[in-house]
Amino acid sequence: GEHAYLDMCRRILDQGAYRKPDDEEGRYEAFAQPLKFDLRDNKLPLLTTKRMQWKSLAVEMLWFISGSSKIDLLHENNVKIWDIWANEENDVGPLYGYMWRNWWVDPNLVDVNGGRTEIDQLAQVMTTLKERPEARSHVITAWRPDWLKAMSIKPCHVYLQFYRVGDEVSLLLTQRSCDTFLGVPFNIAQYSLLCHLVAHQLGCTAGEFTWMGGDVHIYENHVDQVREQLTREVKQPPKLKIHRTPEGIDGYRFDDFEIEGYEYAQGLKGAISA
Ligand code: THF
Repeated sequence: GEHAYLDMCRRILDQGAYRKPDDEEGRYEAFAQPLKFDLRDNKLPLLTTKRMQWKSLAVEMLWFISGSSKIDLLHENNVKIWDIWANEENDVGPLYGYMWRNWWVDPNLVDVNGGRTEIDQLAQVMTTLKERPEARSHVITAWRPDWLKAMSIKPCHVYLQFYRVGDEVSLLLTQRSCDTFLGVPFNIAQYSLLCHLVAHQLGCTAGEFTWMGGDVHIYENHVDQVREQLTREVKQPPKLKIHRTPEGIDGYRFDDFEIEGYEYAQGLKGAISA
């Protein structure tokens, strides 16, 4: 839970390796850090030691689910967090959600179904979770070595694996590069939301979200904010209510969600590193 997140921050600041590559912000780092969050009883792990921008992170997840490489859905909701990676056409390239929903198989490399085939990984996982819950391959991957050149940034959320026992669905996210102060709190809450949405579609409930961070770093220009956060008291996480059951995983809108009992401390600002 949140305590484990804060402990990880403390470890990175106190024992992490300091690195300052040319033209990049200096940072303190640790490697291969796991965190677990209990999602039972509709818990949603929004950090309570700083005010989280719930709308931004939820809309970002709905954008991933939409499979679009364009950030129009974010703009329609007044969310600006991807602007620095987008081109004039509001396009960030075929990353994240695009790879989940539109994985093109190059017919020159593989001949599946007689040619160029599109794979909707998220739809496939919804099907296997329903029909073969005990399968060990409810996997979505965004890492595509042959396409990295076309992406504005290399995908950070590389590997997703769902797990179902009875009517409980859990999720593991492996993230290769982790901006601990800005991005990670977003990612923890929004992938927990994804787990709730997948469970909701299947008539199940969410069990646990496991976050596995690869290169986990705190940028030097976030250290003061993190030190402040570490002095704050952790509260119980809020609960997620979903007001409507759409036809499919694509059908959710931001106003279908409600957050109950979110007790948050004052917001903490930080600059994003490109
Ligand atoms: N690049 C870097 N350097 N850090 C990241 O966390 C990151 N992401 C996404 C892609 N590249 C990344 C972008 N995610 C904010 C939060 C998440 C982002 C980008 C920016 C941010 O600025 N949050 C502020 C304000 C939020 C708002 O205005 O709505 C905050 O206070 O939380 C990793 O997924």
